[in-house]
Amino acid sequence: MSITVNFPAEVRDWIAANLTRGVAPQAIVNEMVSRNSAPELASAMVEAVSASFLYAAPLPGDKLEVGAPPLSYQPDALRVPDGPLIQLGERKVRVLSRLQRPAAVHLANFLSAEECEQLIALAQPRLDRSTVVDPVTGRNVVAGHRSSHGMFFRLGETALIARLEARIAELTGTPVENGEGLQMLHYEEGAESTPHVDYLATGNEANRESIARSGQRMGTLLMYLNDVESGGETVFPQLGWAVTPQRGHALYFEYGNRFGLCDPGSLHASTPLRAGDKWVATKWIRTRRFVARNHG
Ligand code: PD2
Ligand code: ZN
Repeated sequence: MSITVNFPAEVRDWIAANLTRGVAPQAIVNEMVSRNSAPELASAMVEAVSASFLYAAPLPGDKLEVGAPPLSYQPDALRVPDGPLIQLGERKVRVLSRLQRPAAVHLANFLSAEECEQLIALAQPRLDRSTVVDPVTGRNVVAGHRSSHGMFFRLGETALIARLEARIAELTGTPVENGEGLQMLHYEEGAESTPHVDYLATGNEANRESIARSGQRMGTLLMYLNDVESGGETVFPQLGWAVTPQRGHALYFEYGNRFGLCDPGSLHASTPLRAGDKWVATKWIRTRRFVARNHG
């Protein structure tokens, strides 16, 4: 049985601010209890705000159902066509494996060897230290957790980019405009990307503005552009799954569902590169048309 209680916005925001600063949920509950909150109520309030952070869902409103079942994530089925071979324009792509959660498909022959080489040649002179969206501030920062170099192409920047974006749209059943600009990443020996989720944390203003402009990120396509000698696997620690990069292969995974929740089980990383180098192209897909900051 559940009961509905008032959840004042200032209490909710105080809890959210403490969680964002990294205060442990139990410490917040203890503080509330020391200020005369009932323990069950304090726990329910902290859990509700924690759950909205975990699933990148909107913060709870001014009513809270105490005793309601906790939020959980149910994946939608991928819009990727069924079967072992997928025709995408001129290209026939082979399915290597599919996964239900996170909803994912691993593909061979997504790119030709020439396309991989052309992408690398276009990106090479424009590489810079990779940045990530800081989950606390929402700003683009050079992060220790991703020691690679990278660059972004504009949507449809060249005929090759436009052709690949059309292929990605057909694979994923999403409009080209929902894609962020293609990102190129180059890892050298020792470089890695530590565990993270690709969806935007809702705890800061910059991310909330980005989500208001373009919707949340709901899927990632990783395209592997070279054969990696050793290390550099894309791993999903909660699944114990490791994908070995191979030239022309791609990995598509989704982490946003129709209820507007995101899947914390999509946590992933790139393990340290032990030998050689690694080239990846990443396409992040939004739920709506992507509108970059400071652009109409
Ligand atoms: O390069 C990868 O394998 C990798 C791993 C995790 C790329 C990304 N995340 C990314 O671009 O988001
Ligand atoms: Zn990632």
